[in-house]
Amino acid sequence: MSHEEFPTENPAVVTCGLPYANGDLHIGHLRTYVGGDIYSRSLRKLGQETAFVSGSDMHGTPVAVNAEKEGVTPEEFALRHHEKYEATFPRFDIDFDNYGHTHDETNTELTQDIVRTLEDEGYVYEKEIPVAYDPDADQWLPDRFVEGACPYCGEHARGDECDEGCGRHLEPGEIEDPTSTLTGNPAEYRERQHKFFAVSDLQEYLQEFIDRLEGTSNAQNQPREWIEGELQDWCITRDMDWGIDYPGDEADDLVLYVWVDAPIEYISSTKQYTERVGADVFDWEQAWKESGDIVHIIGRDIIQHHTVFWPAMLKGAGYIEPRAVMASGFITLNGKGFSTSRNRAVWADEYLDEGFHPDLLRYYLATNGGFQQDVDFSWSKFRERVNSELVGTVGNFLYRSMLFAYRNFEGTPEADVSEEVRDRIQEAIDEFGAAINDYSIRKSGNAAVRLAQFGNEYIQRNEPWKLTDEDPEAAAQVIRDCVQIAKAIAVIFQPVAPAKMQALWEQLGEDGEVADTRIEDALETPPASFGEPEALFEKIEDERVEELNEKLAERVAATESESDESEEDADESMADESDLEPIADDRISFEEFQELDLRVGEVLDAEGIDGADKLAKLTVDIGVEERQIVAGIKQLHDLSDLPGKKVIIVANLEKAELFGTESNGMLLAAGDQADLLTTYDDATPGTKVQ
Ligand code: B3M
Ligand code: ZN
Repeated sequence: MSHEEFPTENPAVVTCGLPYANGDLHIGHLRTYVGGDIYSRSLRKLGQETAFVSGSDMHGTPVAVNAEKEGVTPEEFALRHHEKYEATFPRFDIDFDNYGHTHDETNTELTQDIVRTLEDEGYVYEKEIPVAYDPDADQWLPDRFVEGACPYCGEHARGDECDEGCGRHLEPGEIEDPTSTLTGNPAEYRERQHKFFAVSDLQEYLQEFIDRLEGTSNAQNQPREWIEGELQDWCITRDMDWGIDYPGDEADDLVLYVWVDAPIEYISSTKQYTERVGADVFDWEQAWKESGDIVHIIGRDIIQHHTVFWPAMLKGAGYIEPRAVMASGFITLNGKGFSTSRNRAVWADEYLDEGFHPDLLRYYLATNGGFQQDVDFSWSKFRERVNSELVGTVGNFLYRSMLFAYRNFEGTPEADVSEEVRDRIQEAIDEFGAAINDYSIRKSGNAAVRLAQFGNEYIQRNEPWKLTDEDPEAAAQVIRDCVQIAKAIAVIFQPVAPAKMQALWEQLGEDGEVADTRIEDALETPPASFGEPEALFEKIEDERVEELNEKLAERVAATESESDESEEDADESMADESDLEPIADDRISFEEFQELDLRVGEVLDAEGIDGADKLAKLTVDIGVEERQIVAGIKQLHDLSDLPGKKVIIVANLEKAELFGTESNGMLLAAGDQADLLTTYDDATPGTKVQ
């Protein structure tokens, strides 16, 4: 695409979708915020000038409806939640440069100013439209105050969005068979003057814009249908008290629709940042009006707002367009939707209060699937990934190599880094840069984990413990290389695990903050001496998982018995009634599938790996050769039954080392019980699976 690679000379702004200030944060909410935090830290690591901003979304009917239920003013209600969010994000090291809210003065002024500009530029007109009205309550029914059927797909829809069906934004007057959520009575449509933004005037512009837009592919593909079809103008006013007043006195009983002032907070929040640090540090006007690289990180349910309405508003008001939109998939909990009303959630504070380190969750959320894929959280999957990847791969490498260095050399041995290791670290640096330019947080995190994997393999292959007596110089070389790898991991993994990598940085005897390093520093020489290292990551025990699952189940049961079950909340619209994980959103091409070399194999031998609870070592005949494969099936199968069985393996997977044993390929198996895939008939070993 037409954009220059990161790092560019421009100021970048990374934004996260604004949370509605109307409930508690659960770990599913954190996905986009963790994503945004990692992405902005990573841009800085590449040397990009970056501001990371967001704020609370104070207006709109979701807030008004809940405030009314509680019997407090929307302002009081929203501010309370805003303060809560503001305190929660830093606990996960989600470090916004500015976290504002949409009801403050900066945003009120800027919003009114932008609307006035749109009016001056001829993009705003007035039109009489049908608006839902509750005659019993004697009240207009904007957005969530009305429910009915979606005119596009017929599904049950709420106010301004068809959140259970086609996902469209709905304009006032569009909902069919409207019912008032205030009284439950049928609502009637009454004619009323409202203000419209002529999005359709910008259709041609939007069609070009979408071709330039970077980010995740869903953000580019999903809006095409709208942008290429008949583009509807957008009603930008509502009959409500709570919100930002329409500027001027002409429409003084109307407030602006929440989706007008909410994205403007991205600009207001950047402006507040500039006001705090000075334009010489970060210039919001340059970023938003001249040459910024704007990256929006959002949930995939609000793609339309960010790729149609918002760029149209920016264009109409003379601001620059977003460079990229990264739209994440949803998070499920044990395969089902999070549900605030049923207490079926792992709350953000609860996670920390259980004593888990924020970096573990950051890692899980960032690397568990592609950003646009739906991701499932369960305590057992969480434990699995923490234990095998953070403890087994990263932690294990760091601890064993640094302990060896400390005991034998009291720090970093004197030697130059070998060419092999220098090249491998450079590869990780390049992988990291490519991942960020590809908007893949997962790949950026994996660059560090793969480097640790290499480190384990390198230390295993060179066996420095055997060399200390026979060839001390060779031992020093290996350890020198390992300490460099450890330093590189600290630098490359810091955006994902900022606190843990700072601890590693200190263990390495480094001064200052690893957050201030640039990616190239991964190859700088580490300090000559350091103290005894401590293990950075701790295993999560099975019993802990059981205990947490029980707690969750008990809480859900307790809430269900005390509350009205029919009361659902927004989160549940994505609930899947089965226990199955949702199908990945993204399709792959046949060519991509063919990159996998799947083969029929025959198990020749299977034995447990000593000291590893779950791992078994298999010898598998795959026709052309015999392979040693490590699989987590020790407790799930009677290993003595396996010889002679046909299995399917991924033959071209990178080699890995598990528990000091090389695994050269992967066995395919279904589900938690590792039900092994086999052949229906008698395919011979080595036959390709296609
Ligand atoms: N407050 C929350 C949502 O619909 C909404 C986002 C605004 S982003 C400018 O996910
Ligand atoms: Zn619909």
